Amino acid sequence: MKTVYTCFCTDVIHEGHLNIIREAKKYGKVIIGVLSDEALIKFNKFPTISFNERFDLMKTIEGIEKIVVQKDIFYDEIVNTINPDYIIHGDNWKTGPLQVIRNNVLSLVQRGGGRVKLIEVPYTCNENVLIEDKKNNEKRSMPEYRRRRLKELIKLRNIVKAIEVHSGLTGLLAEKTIVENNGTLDQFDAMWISSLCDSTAKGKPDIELVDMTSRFRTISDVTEVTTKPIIFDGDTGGLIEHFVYTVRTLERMGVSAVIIEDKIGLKKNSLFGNEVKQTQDSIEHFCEKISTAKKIQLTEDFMIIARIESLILEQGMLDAIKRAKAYVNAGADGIMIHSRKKSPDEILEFCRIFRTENKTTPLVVVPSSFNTITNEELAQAGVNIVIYANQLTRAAFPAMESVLKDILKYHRAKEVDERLMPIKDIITLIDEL
Ligand code: SPV
Ligand code: MG
Repeated sequence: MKTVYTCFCTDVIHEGHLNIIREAKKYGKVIIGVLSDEALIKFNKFPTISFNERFDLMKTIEGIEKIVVQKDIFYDEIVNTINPDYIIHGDNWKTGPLQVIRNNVLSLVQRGGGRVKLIEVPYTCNENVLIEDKKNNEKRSMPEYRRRRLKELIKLRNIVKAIEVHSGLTGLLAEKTIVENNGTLDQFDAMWISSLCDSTAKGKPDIELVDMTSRFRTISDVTEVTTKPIIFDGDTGGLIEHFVYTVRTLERMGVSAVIIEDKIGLKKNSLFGNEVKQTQDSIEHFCEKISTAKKIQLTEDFMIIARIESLILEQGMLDAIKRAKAYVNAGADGIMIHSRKKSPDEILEFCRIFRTENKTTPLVVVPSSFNTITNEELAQAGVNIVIYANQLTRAAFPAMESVLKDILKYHRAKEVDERLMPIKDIITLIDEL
């Protein structure tokens, strides 16, 4: 008897899946593949239940020959291992990011010279299935799922990539942008709510002027339309007595981490360095801020990450290392080391020294100035999270400015139209509930 292979990446079984199984049985014995967690998150299908629970879920389907683990979103390894006669899939993978996986299967079919055949069945698009699919996806946006995702990603990923967002629209872009890179799918893992860009979007300077209530409003706009984890730029954290409230609110909102910098008084943006007056906090006071907040934190998953400004304020490497050790001892869940140098050398030196003694505390960097270094090189140096802290804001601003100028120049909008997103695309960009 022939064998038919199908792979599911789902936390629920609905009519659509059962239909595929029904079709599959017509061709032979059915083997179901359950995608591993690592493979699932490659296309942002972060599971809401554990791998074992997903595996057990498949056991509830009747008449299945075997259930296996598929460790990669591409089918090469699994097809080599189980040698099926058929692969069956819903035709929903003909559009969108899943196309890359379909192409992989088509090339396997071609290379196999007819040994393995592909069966595509019309995806069950009835109302129940659509609602179930959407609910399954949107569950990931709930605070209890979203909050814990950053810690899980740090464990699963070589390096976690975060991108700046400052609105619902930029959040949507971060959520939905998936590219194919050398045959694999790639996307940002997390979002950074930058104080610089949140302030800039409101036309305000980055000096802790935009109050926390307004910053929380930005988080809320983003959480409403996304599922990826959020790292919040908490500036200095303010007074210890205030910071504890901020931590509670962030946890409640489903934010995964706050990063606070060791400055005190009127904070200015770090990229100014010593060109403006900025004061670094004492080690003792900043440690007290960290340990007090860690004590009031309610959830296991939330991370308080300490950001060291010693290199920005030219206090030297020894000071940076000394502070890193002290902040970890005070309970910090991670260390962000910042630099405004063009070269990544001082960041790499910090990582090397820090990692000789400390192998586990997550390290975070923001390569805005030292932008020649790649994610892979940073991962190699022991960095766990890379934050692209302001690129969306900086991309949008010149694009908008040039459109403004050209409409004024030509007294009409025709000349700029080619540069604009078609109206049809913009009205279909946002899904309705
Ligand atoms: C931000 O994005 O607001 C940051 C990073 O804090 S930096 O602008 O480099 O200080
Ligand atoms: Mg900031």
